[in-house]
Amino acid sequence: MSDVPTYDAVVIGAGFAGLYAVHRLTGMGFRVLGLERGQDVGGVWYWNRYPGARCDCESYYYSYGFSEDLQQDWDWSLRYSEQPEILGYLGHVADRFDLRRHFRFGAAVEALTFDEPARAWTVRTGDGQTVTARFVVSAMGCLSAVNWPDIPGLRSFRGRLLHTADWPHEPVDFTGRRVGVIGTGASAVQAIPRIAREAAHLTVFQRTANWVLPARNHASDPGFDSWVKANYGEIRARCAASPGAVPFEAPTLSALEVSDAEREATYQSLWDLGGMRFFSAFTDLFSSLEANATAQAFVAEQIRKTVREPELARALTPTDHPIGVKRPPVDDDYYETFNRPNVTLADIRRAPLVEVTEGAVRTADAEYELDDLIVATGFDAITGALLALDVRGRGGVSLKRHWQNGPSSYLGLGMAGFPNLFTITGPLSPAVLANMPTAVEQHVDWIAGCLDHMHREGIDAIEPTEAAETDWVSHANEIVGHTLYPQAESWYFGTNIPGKPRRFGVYLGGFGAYSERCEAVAQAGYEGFRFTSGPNRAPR
Ligand code: N01
Repeated sequence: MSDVPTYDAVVIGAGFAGLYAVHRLTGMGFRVLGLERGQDVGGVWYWNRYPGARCDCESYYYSYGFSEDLQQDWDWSLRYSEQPEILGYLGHVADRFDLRRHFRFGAAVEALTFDEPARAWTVRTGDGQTVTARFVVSAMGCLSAVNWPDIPGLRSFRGRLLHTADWPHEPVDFTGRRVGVIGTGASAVQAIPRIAREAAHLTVFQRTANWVLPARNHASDPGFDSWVKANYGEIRARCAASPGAVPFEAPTLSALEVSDAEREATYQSLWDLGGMRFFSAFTDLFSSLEANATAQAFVAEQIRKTVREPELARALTPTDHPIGVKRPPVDDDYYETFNRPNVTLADIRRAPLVEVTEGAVRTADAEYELDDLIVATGFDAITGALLALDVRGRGGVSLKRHWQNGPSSYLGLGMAGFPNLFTITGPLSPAVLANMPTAVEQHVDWIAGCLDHMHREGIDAIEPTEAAETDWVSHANEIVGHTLYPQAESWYFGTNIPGKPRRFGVYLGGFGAYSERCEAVAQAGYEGFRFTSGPNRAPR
């Protein structure tokens, strides 16, 4: 008998998705091993510890809904929680449901190999250990594979070189230092105002200006919190049914069918309210360039009003993409920060970054001497975490080959040729364009239902049919074609990673409609999937 430990399921990752998957599957009586490369739970909130790191969704719905006691007991201190509090919340969840004992920490998965005769996966970790499991659930997150840019000389920098997505666990003090930040995505936009308050000087290297929305963060309001707790059932139901898994009313009017004054008033009230709700102004902001242009004009005017130096305001105003189709950062005081005397914008679109030297960043027209260089260049999104592993499905076919033309899956849940491998918030699921914890719970619940069905029916293996996967990819791509998203290069398309095929990685059909589709698939006997049972039986 082999001494390789055997489990019913291996769950990779201990963030929102992995914790809930382990809780749900162990609750069903499965023997589950969680593997996590970090030393503790938290996932993205374990690694992204840069100053200002915070959630751009409001805490009361960016949280688990699976436990009534949990949601009644937990109190958030801010409208948008900061990283330490979210990490504390996930630690609390791990303690409360006794989840850590199912995990091995510091265990980075390196390879997944499907053993066809055994209909099980062999899972190898970087510490040289191997386990087998009937099922593997990837809970590695959509934004977890760190993207270090290929900038000449970057590694020769002698000061502190930091990446927002792999931040030190000790506090980093910028007092009196000359700091550079490369990038102006959501991470940089959160970090820049905080660092500017501390540093002697901050230089922001901007390749593409971003449309930034104000968060209007504030301390929790006890009255609102009591209302939330009394109405959580309805709030979660609204999230479950909405396109973005958020509890807000969908817009009903086109930006082009209201008067100028009405449009302006709508934008102003949502701007004052803060956050992504700005996009709930009108129905056609993501489908009509003309409608989108009205929102761009409104935000451009806010930038002009905020940034005192007109040339700087112009440089900070995007001109190359509609608002919203590249993930808009959310922060307070981002534009205001550029009025500070200790902040410089280096427009590296106009004067490109040439190289990093031992003590400076050199652009086509200047040299910026720095003590610290922060790289805020994001992630190899959506597929990056799984592609970093050596994943071999049936016939030894690699996932790299399966995804050679871009992200592909059926419902974002699995891939043909990779039986019993489930992806939570996988490629071509609504994932990153939906409120994550709600999306995670829906996926985990669906997977749990599927495993329960297989267990009761004595089924060994499940995988999507090639036809179902091909149809899903076509359907997802077709929807993208009806939107403005193709008008921006972004990590949604994978174009932030050199050589990555350009294909949209997210399902844009809306979270509510998507969940209904998943449910209908299950009700129809897991339509589009095929099952394998018993040692000698053919797939049915
Ligand atoms: O990364 P990004 P991020 N030289 O890819 C620039 C989520 N998130 O970490 O636009 C110079 O968005 C790049 O420039 P360009 C959120 O979904 C969530 O900020 O490619 N510059 C861009 O400005 C977000 O969208 C929260 O021209 C280079 C920046 O680096 C996602 O994570 C908080 C470069 C990268 O921006 C990723 O955000 C934070 C190079 N070689 C983040 N390469 C929450 O609220 C890249 N850039 C939960």
